[in-house]
Amino acid sequence: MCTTCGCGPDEHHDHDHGEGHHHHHHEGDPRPHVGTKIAVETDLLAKNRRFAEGNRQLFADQGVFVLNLVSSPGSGKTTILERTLRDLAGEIRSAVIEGDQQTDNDARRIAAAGVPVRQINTGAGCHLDAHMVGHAADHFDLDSLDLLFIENVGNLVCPASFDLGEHHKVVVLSVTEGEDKPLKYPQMFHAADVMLLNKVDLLPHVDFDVAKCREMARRVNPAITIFEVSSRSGEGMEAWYGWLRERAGKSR
Ligand SMILES: Nc1nc2c(ncn2[C@@H]2O[C@H](COP(=O)(O)OP(=O)(O)O)[C@@H](O)[C@H]2O)c(=O)[nH]1
Ligand SMILES: [Mg+2]
Repeated sequence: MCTTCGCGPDEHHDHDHGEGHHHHHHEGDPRPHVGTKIAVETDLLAKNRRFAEGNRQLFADQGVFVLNLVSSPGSGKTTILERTLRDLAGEIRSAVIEGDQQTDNDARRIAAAGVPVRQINTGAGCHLDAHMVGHAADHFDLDSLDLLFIENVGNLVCPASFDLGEHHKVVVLSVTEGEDKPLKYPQMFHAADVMLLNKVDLLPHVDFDVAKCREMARRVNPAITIFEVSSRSGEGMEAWYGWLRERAGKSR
C-alpha cells in the first residue's frame, strides 16, 4: 500500500502532495500518528483480503481463470489486451474489467475488440480493490467465461498490495521505461508471476539492456515467467498465448 497517501479500499479521498488539505484527518494535527496509520493500513488490507477470498471462491466455483494486469501508465496493457483478445477470439471466452481513475477510453477500445467489458472509475483512488472487482464481476455471466482480465490503474506501487482474488498478477514493463524498474519497484515485480516485456519493436531505438532487465527481475522474483513481446508487431505474442491456453479454456 502507498504509505504516503494511506490509500485504502474504501477511501475516495482527495490528497495532494503540495499544499494539501487532508480532509480525512483530524483537525489540528494534519497527519495521524505512525502507529495509528499502521493499524489503519492493516485493517484496510485485512478487509480487502476478505473480499479477495470471496472473489477467489467465486472465480473457482465458476471455473474462470483471472489475471490482474499491472504496470505504469502507458506500458501497453490495453494494447496487449486488444491484440490478445482478437487473436484468441473464438478460442478462449474472455471478458475484461477496466480500471482507470477517469474516462472509459480503454473500455471502449476493449468493446471494439468484441469482448464484454466493465469499467471501474476509481476517482482519486490509485488502485483497484477486491470489493470493486467483486461488484464489476457480478455483471458478467462468469460461468460462460474461460478468462477474465482485470486491467488495473496505471501505477507500479499501490496495486502490488491489493489482492483482487486473481490467479496471477501479470506485470507489463515496456522497453522505454528503463531496465532497472524491477529493482526500483520490487514489491510489484515480487507480487507478479509473469512479466510481459513489451514494445520490443522499439529496442533498436532505445538504450535498454534486455539481459540486465531479466537478471534484475529474477533477483527480486526468481520464479517470474518472462515473455518478450510487441503488441504492435505481434512478435513474441504466441508464447504468451501458449501460456494462456495452458491455463484458461475449460471449454476444451
Ligand atoms: N511501439 C510500440 N508501441 C506500443 C506497444 N504497445 C503499446 N504501444 C503504444 O503505447 C501507448 C500506450 O499503450 P496503452 O495500451 O494505452 O498503455 P496502458 O496505459 O498500459 O494501457 C499507445 O500509444 C500504444 O499504441 C508496442 O508493443 N510497441
Ligand atoms: Mg490502459
